[in-house]
Amino acid sequence: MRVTELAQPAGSPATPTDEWQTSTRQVGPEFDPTNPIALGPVVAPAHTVDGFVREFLHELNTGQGVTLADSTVNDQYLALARTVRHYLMARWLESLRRTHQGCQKVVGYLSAEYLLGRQLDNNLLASDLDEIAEEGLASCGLNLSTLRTQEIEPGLGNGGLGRLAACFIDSLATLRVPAIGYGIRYEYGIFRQTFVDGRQVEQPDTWLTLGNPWEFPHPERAVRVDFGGHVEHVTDGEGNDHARWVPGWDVLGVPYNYMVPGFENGWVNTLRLWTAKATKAFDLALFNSGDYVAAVRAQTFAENITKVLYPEDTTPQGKELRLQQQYFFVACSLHDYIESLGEDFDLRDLPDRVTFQLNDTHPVIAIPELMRLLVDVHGLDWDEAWDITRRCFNYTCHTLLPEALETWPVEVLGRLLPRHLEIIFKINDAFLADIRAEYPGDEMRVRRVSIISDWPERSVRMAHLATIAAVKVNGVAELHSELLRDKVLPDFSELWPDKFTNVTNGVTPRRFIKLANPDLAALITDAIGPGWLTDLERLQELEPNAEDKDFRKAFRKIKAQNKVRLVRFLQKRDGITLPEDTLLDVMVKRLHEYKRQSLKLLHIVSLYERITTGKLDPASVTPRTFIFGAKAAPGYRLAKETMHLMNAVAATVNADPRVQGILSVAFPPNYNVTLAERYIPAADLSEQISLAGKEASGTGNMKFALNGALTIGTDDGANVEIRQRVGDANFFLFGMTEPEVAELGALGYTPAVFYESNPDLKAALDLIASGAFSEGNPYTFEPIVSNLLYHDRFMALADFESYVATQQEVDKKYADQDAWTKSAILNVARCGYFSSDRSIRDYIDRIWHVKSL
Ligand code: 26V
Repeated sequence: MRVTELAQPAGSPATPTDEWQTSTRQVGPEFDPTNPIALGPVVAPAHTVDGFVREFLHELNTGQGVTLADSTVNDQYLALARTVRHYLMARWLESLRRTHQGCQKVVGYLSAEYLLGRQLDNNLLASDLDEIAEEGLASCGLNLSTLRTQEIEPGLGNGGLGRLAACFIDSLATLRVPAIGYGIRYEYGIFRQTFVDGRQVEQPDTWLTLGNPWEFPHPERAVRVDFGGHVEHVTDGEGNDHARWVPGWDVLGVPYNYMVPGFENGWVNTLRLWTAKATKAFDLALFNSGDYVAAVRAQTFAENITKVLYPEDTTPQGKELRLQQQYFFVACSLHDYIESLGEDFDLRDLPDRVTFQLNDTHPVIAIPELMRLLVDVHGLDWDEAWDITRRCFNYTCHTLLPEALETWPVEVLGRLLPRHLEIIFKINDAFLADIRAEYPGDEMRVRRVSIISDWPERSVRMAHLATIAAVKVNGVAELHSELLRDKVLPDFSELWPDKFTNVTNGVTPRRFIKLANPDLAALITDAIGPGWLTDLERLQELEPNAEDKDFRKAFRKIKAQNKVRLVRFLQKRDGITLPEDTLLDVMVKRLHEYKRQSLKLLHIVSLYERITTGKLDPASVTPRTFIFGAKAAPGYRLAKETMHLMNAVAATVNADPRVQGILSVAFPPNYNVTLAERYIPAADLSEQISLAGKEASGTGNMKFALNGALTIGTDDGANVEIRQRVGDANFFLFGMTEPEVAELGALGYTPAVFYESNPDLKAALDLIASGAFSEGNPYTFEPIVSNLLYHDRFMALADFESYVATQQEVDKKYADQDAWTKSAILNVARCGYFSSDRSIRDYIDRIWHVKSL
């Protein structure tokens, strides 16, 4: 049968006999039904357009129960996704079999967040099906790009930390490292952001309502997780103490498996996300007595645990439900991994079979949980259990802000996890005894390093617990790792200098170059040949092309096309009208004071003020379009006020004919991974303007540079390493260095000094304060103005002058398109280091010591 016979344009009746074709399924050569871990009779459909179409139609018919003619876009999307799944299935099973069979040491990545982005495109790319799918669907009268947009991205993370986890599991699979990502399947991910009168209004993220074709639920493998209650102690005949936890309540954790395919390498790892279910559907006695509401209350309570992602990304609220989430997923995951080793496994060998990476402090409760399993459940003695535990964990710190280092009140932790609190105390007692032995009489030191802090309330410092138990502790960029060692955890680094290391973050070039910017990817392949997507340092070979006029022209053309595409997309999506060919200046990241969106705003307001008052000749200004993207934690007042001001400035500037064609500002709502994939390839200028010492790494900075945007940035996080690589001539550095920040902080930062001494700054702030962006109301943005003038911990005004001066350098350079393009190409050529493949190799060499298969 020819493919064309199958093709039925949507809307016209399909011939049922044509559609009821089954895919080719044969018994694989390795199939041995008596071998329990043999690869089953699963063979991928033929890797041809014909094979693809058969499978797709089969899925429409048997999976969705519709004919092509009757199918909705959602039916088509689901069938397409399942088709792609089939292609990956044999490889997935084979990868699992090989991991299991070889008794390999596995990486268990423990993360409460995975900000995955859309799955369809990535999985099509990984399985080398993109062209086949496009052609196959076209032969059915369907358009791949339409089906693509049907997918709601799984927003199971807040920002950088969650997106990094997603890049890392992509690289682990691409490097064929046996790994499992463990996390939480939130029913509602990061909220959908809307603006009402310029203010953020949060809507629930209902990502699961139309069905999720990428997940494989396994309710039969549910794990029971206990909470609350009390602990009993008995002493045996030999005088040994035995603890028995008598829990107060429990829930079930149901695993949902996701495929994590490597890039065109036949390897597929697993991401296992847990959902909470009530252990009993309802209380039958209550139900029978007629109180239906009370009968299901327990169920609602249990299932709340994985209901929603906490949208705070820097300031932990210390909410009990959050601790429930953390313990829930960690307990499920440890149980799951240990069970997979089989009943006969000797747990003393555990460190040879797994290394758990703690992605920040969120999963640190795994440490006392493993101790509990080893001692209370498996009967090992304490010292042996501690020795094992200390060899199973590593800890990555993702922040330097002291308020983001998680602590739990002893009272809360003890109520929810009484046995774990006992274990933590015991770990702490032994540790402090060692400290006292090492530093006799130094009680100040003992207090500083203790896991338990006494002020402002008695609480457990999760970062200390992690540092004590971990083999390695790492920061996420060189500067950050240095500050972590010397300023955040100095006593620990003095104690264990070798424990501390750095692994600079990276990003996956599959999603952030190949998928996001296919034209640039094609140009690169033309220039240096294939293979660079998995060997990103090869981008160096592009360097000579910076001097090639034709290459520059092609490069510029791609950037211009990406801009046009973005502008049209935003017009259609949000009704925003933007010029197509100005310098595109993009600042996208979570909204936080330390990231200093307000500094960016001051720059825009200052340009606007100077042009409209005649201080600045509009002809001397490079026309620019400013794009913002940001979500703020719903309870973060000042961040929300800042977004309000961003929208207000956008409205005023865009409506003012005096700056028309010179300044445009847009703040499209609901910034997410999908939007990032549109902005990054189009940007000319990447804004990375945090106060030095505050942004641990940043990863957006890497994505922009790899797509040929130049960075304007402070000497912070991974900016430092980007600048080292691309060179000063290809990077716009401004602002104080971290030591300068520390010095100014020690002297006492007085914002008024900067306000009074810089007339442009004064005029910009005064303009905001005058009500120019709030219909004359001077009170609307007063909290922002007074924060910047009196309280700002992040010293925005101190860096204003240097920022504005450096922005003038940007204008100058952009006027020379040849020079700009050369620098842009050099940014691409010199940033291969920032592939997450390199980060994972560094983790393997410095921390995990696992083998790639
Ligand atoms: C801590 C906590 C504590 C519990 C409550 C919720 C919460 C949320 C976030 C944090 C710490 C901040 C984590 C984070 O997103 N850090 C970012 O990690 C990126 C990947 O390493 C890095 O590029 C960013 O610079 C860093 O801000």
